[in-house]
Amino acid sequence: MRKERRALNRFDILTLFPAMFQGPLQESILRRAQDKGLVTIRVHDLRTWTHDRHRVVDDVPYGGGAGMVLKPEPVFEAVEALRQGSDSTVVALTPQGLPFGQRLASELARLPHLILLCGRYEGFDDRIPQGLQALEVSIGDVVLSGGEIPALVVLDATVRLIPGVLGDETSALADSFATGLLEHPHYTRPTLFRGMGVPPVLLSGDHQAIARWRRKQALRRTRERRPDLLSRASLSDLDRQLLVEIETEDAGIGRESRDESN
Ligand code: JD8
Repeated sequence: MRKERRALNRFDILTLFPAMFQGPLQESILRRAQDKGLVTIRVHDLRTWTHDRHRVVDDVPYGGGAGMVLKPEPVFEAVEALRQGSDSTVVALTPQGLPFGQRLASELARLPHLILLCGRYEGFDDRIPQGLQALEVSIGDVVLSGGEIPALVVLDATVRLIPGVLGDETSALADSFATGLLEHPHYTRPTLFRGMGVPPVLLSGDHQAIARWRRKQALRRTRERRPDLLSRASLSDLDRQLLVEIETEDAGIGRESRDESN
């Protein structure tokens, strides 16, 4: 029997802008996870590992061109100071990285120690990810100014998967991308708001009808908004039946307006 890997409990973040983390780390889930002692998160200023008067961390690019590149020396010294042998995984946030998603989040959540490298300027001297055997990760096809916000995305997505971090009321497993479908719509009081009602089934008290309606709505929204997810989701016999109903109803639009109650 394979031994379970210990859940991730330590993060070290290397950045030129440590203040960017102070707000997010002190609120909500990230705050509670630390307060409960489930995780230790330390933020380090990369300039700590410089030795010159001006604490220089960047330099001009070889080959010329605009902008500056992060020097390898401070990053290597920092990682060597923080690394805990084979327990540590170095993750570099870069636009060239592996696309981050729920799959990668759950893999990272099983590791004991992550060192997150946040770049700035034009990015890292390429010997940094190479020489440190870093896992290069990108949070998506959008241009950001640095790796700090991507590191917070990885941190938030990963910490909430650590056992004990979420309360019983919210299961990480039930979350949208974990089930492979978008969520059904949610409603709360009042029943009538500015002329907009609540689907009557939700007020019926019929729990089986409610579950069926929610599943159907989840399938409908996923089909409309994220067909790419629907093609990869594992669907039950009931799901296929609900999808046939949805397709039949959609084919009828124009002849009659869609009945939202089913
Ligand atoms: C790290 C510097 C800015 C990148 C010139 C704009 C991740 N999904 C993502 N988008 N952007 C980043 C990211 C951007 C970064 C750095 C991550 C370090 N920049 C640079 C190259 C082009 N500027 C990212 N993860």
